[in-house]
Amino acid sequence: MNKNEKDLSQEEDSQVQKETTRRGFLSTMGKIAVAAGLLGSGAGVEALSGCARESTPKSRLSASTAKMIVPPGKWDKYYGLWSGGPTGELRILGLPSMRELLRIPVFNTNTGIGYGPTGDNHSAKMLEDAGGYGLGDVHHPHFSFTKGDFDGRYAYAHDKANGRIARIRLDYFMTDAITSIPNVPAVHGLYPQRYPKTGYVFAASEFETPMPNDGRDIVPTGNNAAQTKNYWTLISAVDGETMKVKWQVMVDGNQDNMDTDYKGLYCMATCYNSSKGWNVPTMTKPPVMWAVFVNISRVEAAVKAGKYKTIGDSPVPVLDGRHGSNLTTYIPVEKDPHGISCTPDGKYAVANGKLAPKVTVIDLKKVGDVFEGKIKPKDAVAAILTVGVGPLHTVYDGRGNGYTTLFVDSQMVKWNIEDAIKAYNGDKKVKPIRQKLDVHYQPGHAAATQENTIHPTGEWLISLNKFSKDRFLPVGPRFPENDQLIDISGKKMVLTADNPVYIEPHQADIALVDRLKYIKQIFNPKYFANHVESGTENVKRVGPHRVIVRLTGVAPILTPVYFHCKEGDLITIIYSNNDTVENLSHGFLMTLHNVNLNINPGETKEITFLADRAGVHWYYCTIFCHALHLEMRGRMIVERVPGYKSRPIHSNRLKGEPSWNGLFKDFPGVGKA
Ligand code: RUQ
Ligand code: CUA
Repeated sequence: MNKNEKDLSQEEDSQVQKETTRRGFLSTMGKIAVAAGLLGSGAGVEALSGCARESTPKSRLSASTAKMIVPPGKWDKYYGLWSGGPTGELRILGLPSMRELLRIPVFNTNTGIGYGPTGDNHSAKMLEDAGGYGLGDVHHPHFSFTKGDFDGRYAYAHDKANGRIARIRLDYFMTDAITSIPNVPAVHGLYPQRYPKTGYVFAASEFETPMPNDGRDIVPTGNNAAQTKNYWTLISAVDGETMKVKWQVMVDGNQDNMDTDYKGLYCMATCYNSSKGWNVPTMTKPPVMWAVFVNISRVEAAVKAGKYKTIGDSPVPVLDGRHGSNLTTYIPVEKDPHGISCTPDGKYAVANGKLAPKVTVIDLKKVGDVFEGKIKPKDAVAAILTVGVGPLHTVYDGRGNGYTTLFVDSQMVKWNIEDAIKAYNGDKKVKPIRQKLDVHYQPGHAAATQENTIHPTGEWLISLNKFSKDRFLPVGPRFPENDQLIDISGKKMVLTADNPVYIEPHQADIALVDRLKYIKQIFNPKYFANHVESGTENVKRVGPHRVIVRLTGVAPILTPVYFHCKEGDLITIIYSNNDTVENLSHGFLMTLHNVNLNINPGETKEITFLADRAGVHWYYCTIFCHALHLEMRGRMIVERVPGYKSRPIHSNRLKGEPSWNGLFKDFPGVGKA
């Protein structure tokens, strides 16, 4: 044993000791849930006491740790697509190193990439057209598919906050479309069609409302079921190419997570509030809820046959898929199912019980029989397996095993799918649970390498933990989350690394690097209709208060280095980066005007702002592009206009807002230390 190994093992021993107390909190949480009757049967209690600790063999730990290290200058084997939760962005990571490579602004403003109102007109307009919201809440980003594998064309992400879906093109890694989903306030589950390709992007709305939600159907009386009687949710299908909403299916209950099969027959969603409750007791009351399957070809036929209505002023066909419809089927699942995911062999969908310590394995072939009317919905259930407390999401290794996150138990449980089916059918000899691994802490989603494709690689698993507690240096009240890397290539899962991550990655897709095959690092200048050719830069007054400035940057020369205008002029900057060398981006920041462009090689960007203050204002490049980068700057010279009320320097742009110091005046430390 060398020194490092020894250190590691000592650390590990002391860690095991400490964890006994740390974990106290978790079992307390679980027991409270049991006491409240939320966990259903006694199986919850059994699972609570039955989680044996398992320490990682030292030799294995070092081997896995060595495997995750990507030496300086070397590349990762996988791209990770991470969601950014309420930051409204997506993130690109390299795996297994877990190094963050890029943040892609989607529903947010980003002043580094230059996206949104301070960044460029194009994205600002896109956000404006999509409702003008200043935020988004991204949970489920996914790569597009062709024939069941990632095809590298697009990524899609939803905004739970404002019911929108965005597309990110994966040649330039930029958001190129945002679609508002009509008739619903919030979409949560999102999944692209896997076969034959994407195709549709499906989105399930979570918050049930009256339809249309325009003030009618509001029951004025208190807390009773009459209130929500006329509330509904919809599963929407968006065309991933045109980004148009094609149809919506009205379903019972409120939907949570989504998935699609590997044959292009169905999309499916879990429902955690089948009785349309409005508070915790009423939402969690029914012992059995469901996974709803939507029969895609039947819906398409019904749309063609005109068997739909529309809601409010939306022209999108809405079909009735509530109980009794032949467009959907409702497969019973215990208890408040959360995640649902199809096995990479295409045979099963696994729904995770959340408030039941169980996963339900649904046979997709039998779902077909249910649609044919040959069997009852409950007969499509191939297995129910007790896995532990708080199962949320299951992913796969392609070797027949599922890995389920246990939120309350703070564990990852590995179990065998075929063995679970055998056990369910009465075979007492098989033990489907292969291993339980402690994770730190409270995992939500899991992600595994290529697991949601026909080519899972079964190498790495990420436990996306919602709490990190004591795992990292304290940084005030907002903790990072902890995405733990787990080696699943061997028989046993091996916890390999802790990775602090910024708020709040819900879910991730992990693709082999060759799947993202269209990546470009230099723009073709011809792509931009407003491209400014070097030598043609100019300043033009096009109206009484309207000036257009066409600029170019070729490191370290910015042209022009000054322009004149007048107070009250609306200025449009059109800036072409005419460097054609990869990795040579320029910035354009106009001091004191809330404007910063980021212009990549070959790219042209445009931004419009008001020159509302006489004086000399320097603009400068914000990206260290050259030894003479600091010299890459120029002046906007704004002439005084008699009678124009100039904005005073350093005035608060958000007039009437209390200042930060004003808000915190009762806390003497703030603003003084
Ligand atoms: S849901 S923690 Cu928003 Cu993805 Cu399961
Ligand atoms: Cu261009 Cu710095």
